[in-house]
Amino acid sequence: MSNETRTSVTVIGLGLMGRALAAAFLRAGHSTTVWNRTAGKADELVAEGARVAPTVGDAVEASPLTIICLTDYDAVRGLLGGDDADLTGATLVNLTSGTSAQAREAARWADLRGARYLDGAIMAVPPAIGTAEAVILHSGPRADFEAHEPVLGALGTVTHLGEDHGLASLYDAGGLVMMWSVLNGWLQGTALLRTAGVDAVTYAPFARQLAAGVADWLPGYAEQIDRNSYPAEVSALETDVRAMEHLIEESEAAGINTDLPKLLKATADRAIAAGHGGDQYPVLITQFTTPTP
Ligand code: FVH
Repeated sequence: MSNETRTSVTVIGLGLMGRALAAAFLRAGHSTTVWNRTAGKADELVAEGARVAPTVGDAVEASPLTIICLTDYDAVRGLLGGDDADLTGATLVNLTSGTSAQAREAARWADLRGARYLDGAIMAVPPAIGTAEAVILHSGPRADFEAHEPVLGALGTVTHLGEDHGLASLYDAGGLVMMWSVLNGWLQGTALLRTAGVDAVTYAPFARQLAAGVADWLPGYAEQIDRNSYPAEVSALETDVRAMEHLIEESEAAGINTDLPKLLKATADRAIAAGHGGDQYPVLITQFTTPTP
Protein backbone atom coordinates (compact mmCIF):
# COMPACT_ATOMS: atom_id res chain seq x y z
CA MET A 1 0.00 0.00 0.00
CA SER A 2 1.34 3.46 -0.85
CA ASN A 3 1.90 6.08 1.83
CA GLU A 4 -0.85 8.25 0.31
CA THR A 5 -3.47 5.61 1.09
CA ARG A 6 -2.15 4.96 4.62
CA THR A 7 -4.11 7.45 6.67
CA SER A 8 -5.02 7.60 10.29
CA VAL A 9 -8.27 6.13 11.54
CA THR A 10 -10.08 5.95 14.86
CA VAL A 11 -12.07 2.98 16.15
CA ILE A 12 -14.60 3.57 18.96
CA GLY A 13 -15.89 0.40 20.59
CA LEU A 14 -13.54 -2.51 21.19
CA GLY A 15 -15.90 -5.42 21.64
CA LEU A 16 -15.30 -8.62 19.65
CA MET A 17 -15.99 -6.83 16.38
CA GLY A 18 -14.35 -3.48 17.17
CA ARG A 19 -11.09 -5.18 18.13
CA ALA A 20 -11.12 -7.09 14.83
CA LEU A 21 -11.71 -3.84 12.92
CA ALA A 22 -8.87 -2.02 14.68
CA ALA A 23 -6.51 -4.97 14.19
CA ALA A 24 -7.27 -5.02 10.46
CA PHE A 25 -6.47 -1.30 10.15
CA LEU A 26 -3.18 -1.86 11.98
CA ARG A 27 -2.28 -4.82 9.72
CA ALA A 28 -2.96 -2.61 6.70
CA GLY A 29 -0.50 -0.03 8.04
CA HIS A 30 -2.97 2.66 9.13
CA SER A 31 -2.13 4.70 12.17
CA THR A 32 -4.97 3.64 14.49
CA THR A 33 -6.40 5.41 17.52
CA VAL A 34 -8.83 3.49 19.71
CA TRP A 35 -11.22 4.22 22.55
CA ASN A 36 -13.38 1.89 24.61
CA ARG A 37 -15.52 2.35 27.73
CA THR A 38 -13.67 -0.56 29.38
CA ALA A 39 -10.09 0.55 28.80
CA GLY A 40 -8.44 -2.88 29.26
CA LYS A 41 -9.89 -4.16 25.99
CA ALA A 42 -7.34 -1.99 24.14
CA ASP A 43 -4.29 -3.75 25.62
CA GLU A 44 -3.61 -6.23 22.79
CA LEU A 45 -4.16 -3.53 20.16
CA VAL A 46 -1.71 -1.23 21.93
CA ALA A 47 0.86 -4.03 21.78
CA GLU A 48 0.22 -4.15 18.02
CA GLY A 49 0.77 -0.39 17.65
CA ALA A 50 -2.56 1.27 18.40
CA ARG A 51 -2.76 4.50 20.37
CA VAL A 52 -5.42 4.86 23.08
CA ALA A 53 -7.20 8.21 23.23
CA PRO A 54 -7.89 9.49 26.76
CA THR A 55 -11.47 10.57 25.95
CA VAL A 56 -13.98 9.80 23.25
CA GLY A 57 -13.67 13.43 22.09
CA ASP A 58 -9.91 13.06 21.69
CA ALA A 59 -10.49 9.84 19.76
CA VAL A 60 -12.73 11.60 17.23
CA GLU A 61 -10.32 14.51 16.87
CA ALA A 62 -7.34 12.20 16.30
CA SER A 63 -8.33 11.07 12.79
CA PRO A 64 -10.25 12.31 9.76
CA LEU A 65 -12.24 9.04 9.85
CA THR A 66 -13.91 7.49 12.92
CA ILE A 67 -15.37 4.00 12.89
CA ILE A 68 -17.99 3.27 15.54
CA CYS A 69 -18.94 -0.28 16.53
CA LEU A 70 -21.00 -0.48 19.71
CA THR A 71 -23.76 -2.74 20.98
CA ASP A 72 -26.62 -0.64 19.64
CA TYR A 73 -27.64 2.85 18.49
CA ASP A 74 -28.68 3.90 22.01
CA ALA A 75 -25.08 3.37 23.06
CA VAL A 76 -23.86 5.38 20.05
CA ARG A 77 -26.23 8.24 20.80
CA GLY A 78 -25.37 8.12 24.50
CA LEU A 79 -21.66 8.29 23.75
CA LEU A 80 -21.50 10.74 20.84
CA GLY A 81 -24.86 12.53 20.90
CA GLY A 82 -24.01 14.76 23.87
CA ASP A 83 -21.59 17.66 24.23
CA ASP A 84 -18.63 15.55 25.37
CA ALA A 85 -17.27 15.17 21.87
CA ASP A 86 -16.88 17.90 19.24
CA LEU A 87 -17.88 16.21 15.99
CA THR A 88 -17.42 19.27 13.76
CA GLY A 89 -15.69 18.25 10.55
CA ALA A 90 -15.42 14.58 11.52
CA THR A 91 -16.50 11.72 9.28
CA LEU A 92 -18.28 9.00 11.23
CA VAL A 93 -18.81 5.49 9.86
CA ASN A 94 -21.22 3.70 12.15
CA LEU A 95 -20.99 -0.09 11.80
CA THR A 96 -23.28 -0.76 14.77
CA SER A 97 -26.25 -3.01 13.94
CA GLY A 98 -29.68 -1.37 13.96
CA THR A 99 -32.76 -0.50 11.96
CA SER A 100 -32.97 1.76 8.92
CA ALA A 101 -34.93 4.31 10.99
CA GLN A 102 -32.14 4.41 13.56
CA ALA A 103 -29.57 4.88 10.79
CA ARG A 104 -31.50 7.80 9.26
CA GLU A 105 -31.98 9.38 12.69
CA ALA A 106 -28.25 9.01 13.44
CA ALA A 107 -27.48 10.74 10.14
CA ARG A 108 -29.72 13.64 11.17
CA TRP A 109 -28.09 14.17 14.54
CA ALA A 110 -24.59 13.81 13.09
CA ASP A 111 -25.50 16.49 10.54
CA LEU A 112 -26.76 18.78 13.32
CA ARG A 113 -23.42 18.27 15.08
CA GLY A 114 -21.47 19.21 11.94
CA ALA A 115 -20.23 15.67 11.14
CA ARG A 116 -20.33 13.72 7.90
CA TYR A 117 -22.02 10.37 8.39
CA LEU A 118 -22.03 7.00 6.66
CA ASP A 119 -23.99 4.11 8.02
CA GLY A 120 -22.81 0.55 7.58
CA ALA A 121 -23.57 -3.10 8.19
CA ILE A 122 -21.04 -5.87 8.72
CA MET A 123 -22.06 -9.16 7.13
CA ALA A 124 -19.20 -11.14 8.64
CA VAL A 125 -17.83 -12.53 11.88
CA PRO A 126 -14.73 -11.02 13.55
CA PRO A 127 -12.17 -13.61 12.27
CA ALA A 128 -13.11 -12.75 8.66
CA ILE A 129 -12.46 -9.02 9.07
CA GLY A 130 -9.55 -7.93 6.89
CA THR A 131 -10.21 -10.64 4.29
CA ALA A 132 -12.22 -10.42 1.06
CA GLU A 133 -14.86 -12.70 2.64
CA ALA A 134 -15.94 -9.92 5.00
CA VAL A 135 -18.75 -8.10 3.22
CA ILE A 136 -19.27 -4.60 4.59
CA LEU A 137 -22.14 -2.51 3.27
CA HIS A 138 -22.28 1.28 3.40
CA SER A 139 -24.97 3.85 2.73
CA GLY A 140 -24.98 7.64 2.80
CA PRO A 141 -23.28 10.30 0.66
CA ARG A 142 -21.29 8.59 -2.12
CA ALA A 143 -18.61 11.31 -2.03
CA ASP A 144 -17.88 10.53 1.63
CA PHE A 145 -17.68 6.81 0.88
CA GLU A 146 -15.33 7.37 -2.05
CA ALA A 147 -13.14 9.73 -0.03
CA HIS A 148 -12.50 6.98 2.54
CA GLU A 149 -12.89 3.84 0.42
CA PRO A 150 -9.14 3.04 0.37
CA VAL A 151 -9.07 2.98 4.19
CA LEU A 152 -12.41 1.19 4.58
CA GLY A 153 -11.17 -1.42 2.11
CA ALA A 154 -8.74 -2.68 4.78
CA LEU A 155 -11.75 -4.27 6.52
CA GLY A 156 -12.95 -6.47 3.65
CA THR A 157 -15.10 -6.18 0.53
CA VAL A 158 -16.78 -2.80 0.87
CA THR A 159 -19.79 -1.70 -1.15
CA HIS A 160 -21.70 1.57 -1.37
CA LEU A 161 -25.43 0.86 -1.72
CA GLY A 162 -26.82 4.36 -2.18
CA GLU A 163 -27.37 7.77 -0.64
CA ASP A 164 -30.26 6.72 1.66
CA HIS A 165 -28.60 6.14 5.05
CA GLY A 166 -31.09 3.35 5.82
CA LEU A 167 -30.04 1.06 2.98
CA ALA A 168 -27.20 -0.76 4.75
CA SER A 169 -29.51 -1.72 7.62
CA LEU A 170 -32.23 -2.83 5.20
CA TYR A 171 -29.79 -5.04 3.24
CA ASP A 172 -28.56 -6.39 6.57
CA ALA A 173 -32.14 -7.29 7.56
CA GLY A 174 -32.73 -8.83 4.11
CA GLY A 175 -29.59 -10.92 4.49
CA LEU A 176 -30.47 -12.09 7.98
CA VAL A 177 -33.98 -13.20 7.04
CA MET A 178 -32.50 -15.19 4.14
CA MET A 179 -29.92 -16.79 6.39
CA TRP A 180 -32.33 -17.78 9.15
CA SER A 181 -35.00 -18.99 6.73
CA VAL A 182 -32.54 -21.24 4.91
CA LEU A 183 -31.19 -22.56 8.21
CA ASN A 184 -34.69 -23.23 9.57
CA GLY A 185 -35.65 -25.14 6.40
CA TRP A 186 -32.48 -27.19 6.73
CA LEU A 187 -33.18 -27.88 10.42
CA GLN A 188 -36.75 -29.03 9.63
CA GLY A 189 -35.38 -31.41 6.99
CA THR A 190 -32.67 -32.62 9.35
CA ALA A 191 -35.27 -33.31 12.08
CA LEU A 192 -37.38 -35.29 9.59
CA LEU A 193 -34.46 -37.36 8.25
CA ARG A 194 -33.18 -38.16 11.74
CA THR A 195 -36.47 -39.95 12.50
CA ALA A 196 -35.41 -42.44 9.80
CA GLY A 197 -31.88 -42.79 11.18
CA VAL A 198 -30.23 -40.41 8.68
CA ASP A 199 -27.82 -38.22 10.60
CA ALA A 200 -27.29 -34.50 10.01
CA VAL A 201 -23.90 -34.97 8.35
CA THR A 202 -25.38 -37.37 5.78
CA TYR A 203 -28.26 -35.03 4.92
CA ALA A 204 -26.16 -31.81 4.81
CA PRO A 205 -24.55 -32.30 1.34
CA PHE A 206 -27.98 -33.01 -0.20
CA ALA A 207 -29.43 -29.92 1.52
CA ARG A 208 -26.47 -27.81 0.39
CA GLN A 209 -26.96 -28.83 -3.25
CA LEU A 210 -30.68 -28.07 -3.02
CA ALA A 211 -30.10 -24.65 -1.45
CA ALA A 212 -27.64 -23.78 -4.24
CA GLY A 213 -30.20 -24.90 -6.86
CA VAL A 214 -32.93 -22.74 -5.28
CA ALA A 215 -30.51 -19.79 -5.22
CA ASP A 216 -30.23 -20.12 -9.00
CA TRP A 217 -33.98 -19.52 -9.33
CA LEU A 218 -33.80 -16.07 -7.75
CA PRO A 219 -32.91 -13.90 -10.79
CA GLY A 220 -35.82 -15.30 -12.87
CA TYR A 221 -38.25 -15.10 -9.97
CA ALA A 222 -37.12 -11.53 -9.26
CA GLU A 223 -37.98 -10.58 -12.84
CA GLN A 224 -41.49 -11.98 -12.36
CA ILE A 225 -41.89 -9.88 -9.19
CA ASP A 226 -40.67 -6.70 -10.89
CA ARG A 227 -43.03 -7.36 -13.86
CA ASN A 228 -45.86 -8.31 -11.45
CA SER A 229 -46.58 -11.27 -13.72
CA TYR A 230 -46.31 -14.86 -12.48
CA PRO A 231 -46.96 -17.39 -15.26
CA ALA A 232 -46.55 -20.96 -13.95
CA GLU A 233 -43.56 -21.91 -16.11
CA VAL A 234 -42.44 -24.85 -13.97
CA SER A 235 -45.05 -25.31 -11.23
CA ALA A 236 -48.28 -23.71 -10.05
CA LEU A 237 -48.86 -22.66 -6.45
CA GLU A 238 -51.77 -25.12 -6.06
CA THR A 239 -49.32 -27.95 -6.93
CA ASP A 240 -46.81 -26.64 -4.38
CA VAL A 241 -49.52 -26.54 -1.70
CA ARG A 242 -50.19 -30.27 -2.10
CA ALA A 243 -46.49 -30.92 -1.37
CA MET A 244 -46.78 -28.64 1.68
CA GLU A 245 -49.65 -30.84 2.92
CA HIS A 246 -47.37 -33.88 2.59
CA LEU A 247 -44.69 -32.04 4.56
CA ILE A 248 -47.15 -31.34 7.39
CA GLU A 249 -48.34 -34.97 7.37
CA GLU A 250 -44.76 -36.28 7.42
CA SER A 251 -43.82 -33.96 10.28
CA GLU A 252 -46.91 -34.89 12.33
CA ALA A 253 -46.36 -38.61 11.73
CA ALA A 254 -42.72 -38.26 12.74
CA GLY A 255 -43.72 -36.47 15.94
CA ILE A 256 -41.67 -33.37 15.15
CA ASN A 257 -42.51 -29.67 15.17
CA THR A 258 -44.97 -28.53 12.47
CA ASP A 259 -44.77 -24.73 12.98
CA LEU A 260 -42.68 -24.05 9.87
CA PRO A 261 -44.60 -26.35 7.46
CA LYS A 262 -47.91 -24.88 8.69
CA LEU A 263 -46.63 -21.32 8.25
CA LEU A 264 -45.57 -22.12 4.67
CA LYS A 265 -48.98 -23.59 3.85
CA ALA A 266 -50.96 -20.80 5.57
CA THR A 267 -49.10 -18.22 3.47
CA ALA A 268 -49.76 -20.11 0.24
CA ASP A 269 -53.40 -20.76 1.20
CA ARG A 270 -54.03 -17.02 1.54
CA ALA A 271 -52.61 -16.37 -1.93
CA ILE A 272 -54.74 -19.18 -3.40
CA ALA A 273 -57.83 -17.77 -1.67
CA ALA A 274 -57.03 -14.48 -3.38
CA GLY A 275 -57.11 -16.24 -6.75
CA HIS A 276 -53.40 -17.00 -7.33
CA GLY A 277 -53.50 -20.82 -7.32
CA GLY A 278 -52.51 -20.99 -11.00
CA ASP A 279 -49.58 -18.62 -10.59
CA GLN A 280 -45.96 -19.45 -9.85
CA TYR A 281 -44.42 -19.37 -6.35
CA PRO A 282 -43.06 -15.78 -6.34
CA VAL A 283 -46.65 -14.50 -6.47
CA LEU A 284 -46.39 -14.99 -2.69
CA ILE A 285 -44.66 -11.60 -2.61
CA THR A 286 -48.23 -10.31 -2.30
CA GLN A 287 -48.33 -11.95 1.15
CA PHE A 288 -45.05 -10.35 2.23
CA THR A 289 -45.73 -6.78 1.07
CA THR A 290 -48.88 -6.47 3.16
CA PRO A 291 -49.29 -6.41 6.97
CA THR A 292 -49.71 -9.72 8.80
CA PRO A 293 -53.44 -10.65 8.66
N1 FVH B 1 -19.69 -10.07 16.57
C1 FVH B 1 -20.28 -10.38 15.43
O1 FVH B 1 -20.04 -11.42 14.85
C2 FVH B 1 -21.32 -9.45 14.80
C3 FVH B 1 -21.29 -9.52 13.28
C4 FVH B 1 -22.32 -8.60 12.64
C5 FVH B 1 -22.31 -7.21 13.22
N2 FVH B 1 -22.19 -7.20 14.65
C6 FVH B 1 -22.52 -5.94 15.31
O2 FVH B 1 -21.36 -5.24 15.76
C7 FVH B 1 -21.70 -4.50 16.93
C8 FVH B 1 -20.72 -4.83 18.04
O3 FVH B 1 -20.74 -6.25 18.24
P1 FVH B 1 -19.64 -6.97 19.15
O4 FVH B 1 -19.67 -8.40 18.80
O5 FVH B 1 -18.35 -6.25 19.06
O6 FVH B 1 -20.29 -6.75 20.60
P2 FVH B 1 -19.59 -6.76 22.02
O7 FVH B 1 -18.41 -7.65 22.03
O8 FVH B 1 -20.68 -7.03 22.99
O9 FVH B 1 -19.07 -5.25 22.22
C9 FVH B 1 -19.95 -4.17 22.44
C10 FVH B 1 -19.17 -2.88 22.47
O10 FVH B 1 -20.08 -1.78 22.71
C11 FVH B 1 -19.59 -1.06 23.88
N3 FVH B 1 -20.71 -0.42 24.56
C12 FVH B 1 -21.92 -0.95 24.81
N4 FVH B 1 -22.70 -0.07 25.42
C13 FVH B 1 -21.97 1.06 25.58
C14 FVH B 1 -22.22 2.34 26.15
N5 FVH B 1 -23.42 2.63 26.68
N6 FVH B 1 -21.26 3.26 26.11
C15 FVH B 1 -20.05 2.99 25.56
N7 FVH B 1 -19.72 1.78 25.00
C16 FVH B 1 -20.69 0.84 25.02
C17 FVH B 1 -18.88 -2.10 24.68
O11 FVH B 1 -18.04 -1.44 25.61
P3 FVH B 1 -17.48 -2.25 26.90
O12 FVH B 1 -18.62 -3.10 27.43
O13 FVH B 1 -16.33 -3.07 26.41
O14 FVH B 1 -17.07 -1.20 27.86
C18 FVH B 1 -18.13 -2.85 23.58
O15 FVH B 1 -17.02 -2.11 23.15
C19 FVH B 1 -23.14 -4.88 17.32
O16 FVH B 1 -24.02 -3.88 16.85
C20 FVH B 1 -23.34 -6.18 16.56
O17 FVH B 1 -24.71 -6.43 16.24
C21 FVH B 1 -21.19 -8.03 15.27
